[in-house]
This record gives sequence, structure tokens and C-alpha cells, in this order.
Amino acid sequence: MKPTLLLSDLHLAPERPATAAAFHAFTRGPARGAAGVYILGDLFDSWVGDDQCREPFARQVVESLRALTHAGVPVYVARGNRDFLLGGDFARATGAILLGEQTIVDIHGTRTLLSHGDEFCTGDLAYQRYRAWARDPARQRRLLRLPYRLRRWVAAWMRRGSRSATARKPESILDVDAGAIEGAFRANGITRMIHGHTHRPAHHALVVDGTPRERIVLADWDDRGHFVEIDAAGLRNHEVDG
Ligand SMILES: [Mn+2]
Repeated sequence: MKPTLLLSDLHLAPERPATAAAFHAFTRGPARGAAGVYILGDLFDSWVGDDQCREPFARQVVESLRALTHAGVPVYVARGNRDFLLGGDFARATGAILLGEQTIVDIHGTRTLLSHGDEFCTGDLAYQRYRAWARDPARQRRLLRLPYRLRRWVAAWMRRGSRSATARKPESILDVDAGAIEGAFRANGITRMIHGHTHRPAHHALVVDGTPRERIVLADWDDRGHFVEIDAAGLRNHEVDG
């Protein structure tokens, strides 16, 4: 039985060539033997619209994904807070399937909730206000009508604001909220969830309503890649170098 591979928060950007090299190595190597590959948000550090596919750096990422899907490996991509503008043209160019905000899939017998994870950071009210604003489809359409260069400028300007705001926030509100996590387990009737976003990789065991549950937090990528492999034998962490 082929394994399912999950990863998130690669934050691919031209300024971080080692991370991109690890990604290309991942798509040529371990991903080829997978039953499916789930990228749970923030594949790109910044995505201002699918016309970004024409940039040389993005085109290489698109080509690596297309080679993988052409080899017969299903690739699923969730949007993160950095690349929430990933759309249909990106999906067509790569052959990947875009996921909704939360998806429940059966992974080797366990119904598993997959998401980027930022929706669970409910303690950060300013971020949640921004998130609701940014994820509004009408606003996204308006944003995408702006010239490409202007969108690039707006994204860079917002990134600077986000970095200084994050630096001022207490650690606790940048992590998931325990009540939001319990609510998601309860509402979906699941025992496992996997998400990224917080850059706090872990396997948490918890009990909700008397039932044991697990929450797997995926690692963000640095000069190396990190992914979780699940098959009938269980769950393992792996690293990949460029
Ligand atoms: Mn994120």
C-alpha cells in the first residue's frame, strides 16, 4: 500500500533557494511513490494571483507539480494565509486539486480533518478580522482586477505590516485556541486532524468528550523540507534536502 504524504508552510520564494531545491527534490523523489500528496497551505510565501505562474520562480514550482501529477500522483493543495489567491489557472497548470478550507478524507482507515489551521487561531482577533476580509470572494475578485505590479506592491506592504504586528503579539494568541480545536473535533466527529500554519510541529494526543483524539501539526520548511508519511503501519516524520 502506497503512503500518503502531507506537508505545509514551505513558503517558497526566490530568496530561499535551498527550500525550493528541497521542494523540487521532494517532487522528484519521495512524492513519486505516494498514493497522494497533500500540501496544506502556504506553498508560496506570497501569491498575488495566478498570473504569477509566468514568473520564472513560480513556473519552476508549477512544472515540478505538473511532472508529479503527470506521473499519476494525485496532488491536493489547500490555500494558506500567504497564498489564498491560488486559483483555477494554477490548478489547471499543475494538475493539482484545490481543497476547500477544511476537508475530511479517509487516510488509511482514519477519517482525518485537513486544513491550513489559521482558522483555529481564534485568540488573535485582529488576524481573524483580516482573514475574514481577505477570504471574501468579492474582495478577492476586486483585488485580482488590479494590475499585477500593484498587487505585488500591496502584498509586500501587507507583509511588512503583518511582521511588525506579529512581533508585538503575545505567543499564546499566535497558537491555536484549545476551544476551537475541541469544537472542530466535536462538530466533525473525527479523531484526527492535521494542519500547519503555526510553525509548531507536534503530535498532540488529547481527549474530547471521553474519546482519544490526535492533532498533528506539520513543520514549516527551512533549508530542508519536512513531511509526514502515513500508511497502514502508522505515521512517520521525514526530511528532504535539495
Ligand atoms: Mn500560514
